[in-house]
Amino acid sequence: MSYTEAKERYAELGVDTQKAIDRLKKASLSLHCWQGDDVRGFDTDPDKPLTGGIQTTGNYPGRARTPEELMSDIDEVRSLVPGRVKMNLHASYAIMNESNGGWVDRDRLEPKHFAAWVDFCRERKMGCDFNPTFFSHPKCDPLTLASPNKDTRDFWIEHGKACIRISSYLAKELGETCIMNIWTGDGSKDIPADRLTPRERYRESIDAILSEPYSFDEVKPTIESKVFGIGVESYTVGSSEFALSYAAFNRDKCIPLMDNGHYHPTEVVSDKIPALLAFFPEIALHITRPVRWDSDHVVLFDDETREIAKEIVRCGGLEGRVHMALDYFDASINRISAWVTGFRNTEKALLYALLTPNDDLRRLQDESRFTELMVRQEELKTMPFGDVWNEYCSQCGVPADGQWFGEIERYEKDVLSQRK
Ligand code: RNT
Ligand code: ZN
Repeated sequence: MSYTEAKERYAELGVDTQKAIDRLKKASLSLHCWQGDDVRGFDTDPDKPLTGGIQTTGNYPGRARTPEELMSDIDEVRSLVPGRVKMNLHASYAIMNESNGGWVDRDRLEPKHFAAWVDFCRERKMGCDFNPTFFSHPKCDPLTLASPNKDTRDFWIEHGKACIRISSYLAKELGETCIMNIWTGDGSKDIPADRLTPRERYRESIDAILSEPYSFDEVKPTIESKVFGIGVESYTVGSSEFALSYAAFNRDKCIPLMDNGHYHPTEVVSDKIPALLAFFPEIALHITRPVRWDSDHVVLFDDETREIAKEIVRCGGLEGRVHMALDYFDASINRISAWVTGFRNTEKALLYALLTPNDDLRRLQDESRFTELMVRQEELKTMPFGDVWNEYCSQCGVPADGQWFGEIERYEKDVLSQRK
């Protein structure tokens, strides 16, 4: 079927495909730099283990080893994904060299260590989100902000404050709000003897970080919760209740962030989005695919991703209430393809949600016409969605489905396979 016919089919349902496309073109989706190098970063030994309860598996050849390689890979991704890309950096991706004063530890990071990233983003008209890096570092004892040791906490608080200054710099330079996400893997492998005091210390450490001055329009700190991590199975300091309560009690300073890999397997973030939006003006998301646990597989066009997208769209998320970022890392397949597949699938799910006659369906629900609601919802699944998706890609100047994998193979042959 051609786009013209698809457009007519949707029009019969009262859905304007061009309006849907235009709405999606304006929404930004944050691209996580850490898919490109298996979350290694540039500020410490790249062969050190990843800590904090997160893990990458696989050793597919061609990971980016330098800022230049990572930037080149990100450009390759950008050429293959539709929509507005916003960059998402971790503090560990600081660029430190002779010309900007050499190496400093994370508590001493400055905006200048991200000047090259600002140039990169500005040339490409992208905003940038940011993350302090509270893992994979000798100062994890193994805890960070919740550590019983004051020296450790102070080091990481200083890191957090430095990151607020860097986030303000990114927002000012790029003219777009910077979402600054606070996540630590603090917790314990086995049954703890005290679950309260570490949480009180964590709360106080976040208070200390957020005492650094910033404008809430420019920098939006987010608090990400988690259920458990590898090696910290029994207790997570920054649990869901902790993070939500922190954000609720500090509404003028931060917002909650939900990562859909951070809940028990039968819990769904799609349902949590409107629950939080009934109270918080804005929330943030990490979009990932948990396979049985927080495995951070590449995002697919699957049921829960579509359901999350529906809630984002129906709740006004695209118009600023929901800040969307990708968060996964697969080292077992071509990393560029992993990035592109997950980005395209998230955009796809959003477009699919935008092509839903939401007002009509809501009316059926309110009028208790549940038989018809089920039938209408089911029939939407076989609408000619692929034609509208390909039209969206074409209007964004990127390849349609079926047209981009050859370019991945070319880049692998010419660029990635040369990285020995
Ligand atoms: C870990 C969290 C966190 C990280 C990134 C690298 O479980 O999801 O968001 O994945 O900060
Ligand atoms: Zn996350």
